[in-house]
Amino acid sequence: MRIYGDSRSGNCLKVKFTADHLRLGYDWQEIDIMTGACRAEEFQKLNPAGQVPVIELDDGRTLAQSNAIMLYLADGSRLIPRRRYERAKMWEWLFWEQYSHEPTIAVLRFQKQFLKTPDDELDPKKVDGGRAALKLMDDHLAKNDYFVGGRLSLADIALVAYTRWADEAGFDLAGAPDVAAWVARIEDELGITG
Ligand SMILES: N[C@@H](CCC(=O)N[C@@H](CS)C(=O)NCC(=O)O)C(=O)O
Repeated sequence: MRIYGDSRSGNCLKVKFTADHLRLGYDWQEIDIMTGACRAEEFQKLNPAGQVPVIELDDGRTLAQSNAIMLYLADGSRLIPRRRYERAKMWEWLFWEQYSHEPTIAVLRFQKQFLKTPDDELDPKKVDGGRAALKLMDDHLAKNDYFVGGRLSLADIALVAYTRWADEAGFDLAGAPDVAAWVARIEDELGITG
């Protein structure tokens, strides 16, 4: 399998973290999102949406969307709860991550760190949304060590990817101590360094 990704992207690293945790073999193909490489005609044969991450299986089939890729890689593993309700709770967090977390925290980080957008030009609704997302996570983690089922699941991997960089998006995790403690635990469990 080949993973096409930019290693500065949380969406791409989610896929890497999952593959590494499950000890799946892969070639990592670095794609620089800032050069327009994923908009090139050749790349769009892999993903017509022109985005990373994408995986290419040994038989040539491809799959895009970080959470879909994680679900594919982790199918049948301990990263996906076996019980129907817990599995659905994991999906609940995955959908929330893509609708409420990534579009605020990841986008603000991209604007600040990559586009160098000045703070006074950032969308205040995104700042409020990011703060609300961290508060919601903190409330959950005050009572739970993990997002679902008392153990590591894809919900933790999806959410840790950008939460660990919340400071780069302008959010101080000192205000969300249970999130900060969870990030440290998940990084440790996944062996994430740097
Ligand atoms: N919902 C998608 C988002 C993918 C995405 O936003 N990819 C970004 C990198 S994080 C990208 O490829 N940007 C380059 C571009 O859009 O040209 C996922 O979860 O995979």
